[in-house]
Amino acid sequence: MSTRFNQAKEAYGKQGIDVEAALSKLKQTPISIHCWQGDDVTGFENMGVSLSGGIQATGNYPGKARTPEELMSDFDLAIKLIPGKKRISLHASYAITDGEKVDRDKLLPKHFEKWVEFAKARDIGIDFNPTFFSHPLADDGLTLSHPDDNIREFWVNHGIACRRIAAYFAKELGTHCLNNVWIPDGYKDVPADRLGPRLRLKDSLDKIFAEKLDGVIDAVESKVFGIGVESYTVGSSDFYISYAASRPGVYNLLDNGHYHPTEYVSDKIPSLLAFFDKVPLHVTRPVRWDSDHVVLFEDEVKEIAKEIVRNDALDKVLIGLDFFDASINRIAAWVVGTRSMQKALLWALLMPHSKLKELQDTANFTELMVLNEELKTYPFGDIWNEYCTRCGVPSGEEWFDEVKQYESTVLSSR
Ligand code: RNT
Ligand code: ZN
Repeated sequence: MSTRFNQAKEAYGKQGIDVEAALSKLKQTPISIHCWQGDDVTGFENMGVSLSGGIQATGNYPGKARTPEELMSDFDLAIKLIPGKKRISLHASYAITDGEKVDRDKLLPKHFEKWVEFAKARDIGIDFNPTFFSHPLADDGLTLSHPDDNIREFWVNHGIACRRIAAYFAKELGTHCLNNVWIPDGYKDVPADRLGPRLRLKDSLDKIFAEKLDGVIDAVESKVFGIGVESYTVGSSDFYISYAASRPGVYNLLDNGHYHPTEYVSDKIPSLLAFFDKVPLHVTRPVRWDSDHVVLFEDEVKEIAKEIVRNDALDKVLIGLDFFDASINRIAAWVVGTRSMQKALLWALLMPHSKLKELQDTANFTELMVLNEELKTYPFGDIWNEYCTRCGVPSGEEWFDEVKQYESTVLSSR
């Protein structure tokens, strides 16, 4: 143990903070790392369609993963450099069908066997996402709210197939599987009917969620707009919160890139915690829009972490990541984003929350501000470094040497 760690521990100790307890909580808190940062949301279907649904990965950094083997190998390097407990979040478009063309409505657990092997060998859980975009039947930007019954049925069947795959993951891995539904549906211009598409979506979701499945945690993810879908989004926040509130076992996932810029997910977490026993998250970094930049250790992420920690909700809030930057080394993106989320959690775990709450409740707002500001210059880095060392991962920027090495030996030959 470094002297710096001991001194830091003492400094936090004076605020009544049990640093050892904080470290062990952090170590137990899983972060669900999204597979799609590894290949710019491409997947393995080779359908010749590009990324659709109003989301965009920009940049052309060399070395992107093109096969399951490459993606798994890249992910392996990333998790080697990330401390603590990890999960992987897959999209249906990452099915491994060994050359067989299997359409989305026909996907089966066997198309994810290799992922289960991968997860078992690393002792990590899997979360899942049906893929309602980048497909010929989603070309017009409509899926579960489609006015054409046949197309809508195709997507309902995809949703049903995915929940069964999620149940398979849960059973095989002995941990829950969060199955998150995000659809791109909406209109570029002023719609002539706003209610109709929402009623169709409601009906589609009811069909998808009808089957009772063990181990599956169902979620719906809203959004305010997408590229080419600026005027109207079928799955809005109001719609999904109402949907989840009226459907036991369905939860409202909060993606912090999916709201108006002056709204904060950190403020939404406690609102949902007042009504739901689970709050799934997609943590991302929106820059001027839902740009899905890599998560950094910055104010709103710290604020999100504070809401999780001080409300004793580390097991209620399911933390997942959702960003995809194709302009930088994709493995480094994974590592920076995940470590930043973990730093934010540690930051929150090292705060004297009861004391701060008491200052609020007794209207001591001056002292509250003073203490909050002083805490910002406490020796947080020394605790983080010790945590990384104990977890057997590099503590500082030296982790990037391994990524550079891998880039020159592996990525550069792709
Ligand atoms: C899109 C949503 C959604 C996707 C992933 C790929 O705006 O955030 O979660 O990013 O499913
Ligand atoms: Zn998301």
